[in-house]
Formats: sequence, C-alpha cells, structure tokens
Amino acid sequence: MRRALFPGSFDPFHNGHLEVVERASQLFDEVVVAAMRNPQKAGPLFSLEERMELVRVSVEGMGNVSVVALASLVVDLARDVEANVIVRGLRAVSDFEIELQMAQMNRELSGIDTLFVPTSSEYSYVSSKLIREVAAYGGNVSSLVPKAVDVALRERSRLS
Ligand code: COD
Repeated sequence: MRRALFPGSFDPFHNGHLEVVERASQLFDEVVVAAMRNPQKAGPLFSLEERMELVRVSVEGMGNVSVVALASLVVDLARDVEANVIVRGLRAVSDFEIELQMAQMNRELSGIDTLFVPTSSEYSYVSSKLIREVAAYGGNVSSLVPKAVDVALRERSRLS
C-alpha cells in the first residue's frame, strides 16, 4: 500500500492545490491531505477546522483521498497515518529552495522522502496569498478556487 501525505496551510485551498491532489491520487493508493499550521505564517484567514472542511468539500468524490487538520510536525503526522511519502507542489525556482530544505529536514527527522509535483503552467501564478488579497478587495477569484472556497471568501470579505 502506497500512502502519500500532502501537507499545507491551504489558506485557502485553490485550484493549484487541487490539481496536486488529483495527480497524487493517480500515483498513490491513498492520499491524506493535511491542513496544518505554518509557524512562519501568522494570522490565517480561516481556522484550521475551516480550512480542513473547505479541502474536504473540494476533494469530495475522490475515493482514495482523505482530509485531516493538525497543528503538529509533518513527520509526526506522516508516522501516525503511516504515509510512505510526503507530496509537495512546485511552482517556480523560488519554491524549490525552501521546499528542498524542508524535504531534507523531514528526511533527516523521519527517513521519509518528498515527491515534488510540478504545477501545470495554467496554475503556476496562483497562490493563497494573492487569492486572499484579491478576494479581500472584492475581486473575482472564482476561476482559481473550488466553489466552496469562493463562497467562503465572499462571505469573509462581506463580514470584514
Ligand atoms: N500549483 C501547485 N502547487 C502549489 C501551488 C500551485 N499554484 N501553490 C502552492 N502550491 C504548493 C506549495 O508549493 C506547497 O507544496 C503546497 O502546495 C501547499 O502550499 P501552502 O502554501 O498551502 O502550504 P505551506 O507551504 O504554507 O505549508 C507549510 C507546512 C504547513 C507544510 C509547514 O509549515 C509545516 O511543515 N508545518 C508543520 C510544522 C513542521 O513540520 N515544520 C518542519 C518543516 S521541515
């Protein structure tokens, strides 16, 4: 059984993330998507539970994908869910530097390797940060995020 763990902040989950999940679900028997806390990113827009729920609704229908939320070390979660591999997406060289460091640290801590899924060019400019910014000013991001995320972003910007 090959089980992959795809951890991220997913604040919010967008179509670039979704494509990584779809491709990982074809490569592995099971994929666990984990909404996690990134200590480098303060003050998330959505709580951990909200992010998990938005990921869960977005991947509904993918039979071999499950979703969890946890504030822990990735390697501890990988051990708990018995993942053989950590999956991460890559957009550009700028991603690679930090992703390589994280992959090496995670391998040192646990022996688990990281598989990088390169983004499709249509999503290479998409980031949660820009989506939050555009949505906060009422911009239309509906082509870049799953429906449930679009609704949640509109609601959040209406309330703020
Ligand atoms: N197309 C494809 N992939 C993309 C795109 C896109 N358009 N946008 C982002 N991605 C990729 C990212 O490169 C990343 O691989 C993944 O999707 C998730 O991205 P984010 O931004 O939602 O998540 P991050 O990078 O903030 O997640 C960081 C973690 C939460 C994984 C990290 O902080 C962490 O490991 N936290 C737990 C504590 C821990 O274990 N720390 C030690 C790390 S060595």
